[in-house]
Amino acid sequence: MSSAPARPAPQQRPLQRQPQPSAPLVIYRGETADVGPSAPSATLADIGYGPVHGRDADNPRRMVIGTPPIGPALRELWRLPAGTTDAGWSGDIGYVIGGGFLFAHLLIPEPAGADLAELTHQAYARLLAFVRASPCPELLRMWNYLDRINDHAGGMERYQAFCKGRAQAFVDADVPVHRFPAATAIGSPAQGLSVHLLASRRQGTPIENPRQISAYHYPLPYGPRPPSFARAMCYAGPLGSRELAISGTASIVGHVTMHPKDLRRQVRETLRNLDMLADHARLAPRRPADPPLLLKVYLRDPTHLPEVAPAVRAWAGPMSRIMYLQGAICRRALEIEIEAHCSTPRAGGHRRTYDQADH
Ligand code: 3EB
Repeated sequence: MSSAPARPAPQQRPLQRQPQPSAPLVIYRGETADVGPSAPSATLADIGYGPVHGRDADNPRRMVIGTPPIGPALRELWRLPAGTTDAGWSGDIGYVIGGGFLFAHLLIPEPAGADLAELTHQAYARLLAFVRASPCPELLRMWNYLDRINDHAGGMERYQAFCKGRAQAFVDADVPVHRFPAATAIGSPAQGLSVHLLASRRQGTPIENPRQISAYHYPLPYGPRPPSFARAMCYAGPLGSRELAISGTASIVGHVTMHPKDLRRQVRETLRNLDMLADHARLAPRRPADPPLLLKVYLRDPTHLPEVAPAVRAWAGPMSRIMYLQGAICRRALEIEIEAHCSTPRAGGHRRTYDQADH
């Protein structure tokens, strides 16, 4: 990708010459689209976005994250080419295992007066123990949603309390910084602490952003314990596709918040960070026939959508799927955060898709 925030719209190639995704693990679909499995596919996760967090006791594949969609709702599906998945509950941890991957999730209600750091510590301790004991012990990607993320509690911000508990759980579980997963941590209007994750039988390759200090090396002013995540994770998907999961990315250079409260400049800085990460993962410069990106754009203020959407679309290209969600960014001065996923077919791989119109 170039470092210019807006690039000319890529030209469409004739349909038959477009490389087909060999097997994208992650797709975004219209919320109303028929999401029934199309043989021979299997669903690892079926994630919706709405006003409140939700789980379905009868279907551990299904969850709803309480970051409400701004505009049309999209649904996120993680799919496997075929075969069997095993799904169930281990106490309050929902899980689905199949194709060498694990989807697991946990929703913790937060009692009044509870210590968020301790709550997070215990939630993570249980999740990490579950993942470690599973056939898929390698963490790839985690998502965290908590309400009132910018409020103060116990002498620190709630996000910092969350980071403290999470960091302690990783220390307790002997997970070194270079094995941290890619992650998102966002404030949601919905109550409770929601954590979900993707893990694998095989290790992924974490990627850092040369424009940014690794989050796990952020200096003290940002909280007593730095955030425990990698900037991105590269891993092999089903049928040999190359999956790049980029963490929530914001207008941060080094460890400094750039352009406080300046939406337009924050969008540009965020896209530069995404460019740098994609570049570093050797997915740049992007070409017209490149696989589309899947983006989740979190906006603190939903009314910012019209100002943000054109720049993000120009950057991502017409084929990318972009989902806008209402969520508060962990630093008060940040208005926007973007996470991304890109699935690249195996070079020279067979043309193989689950069904039509995946993206
Ligand atoms: C940042 O770069 C922005 O604590 O898991 C982005 C992605 C952010 C993940 C996390 C935080 C997290 O520091 C915030």
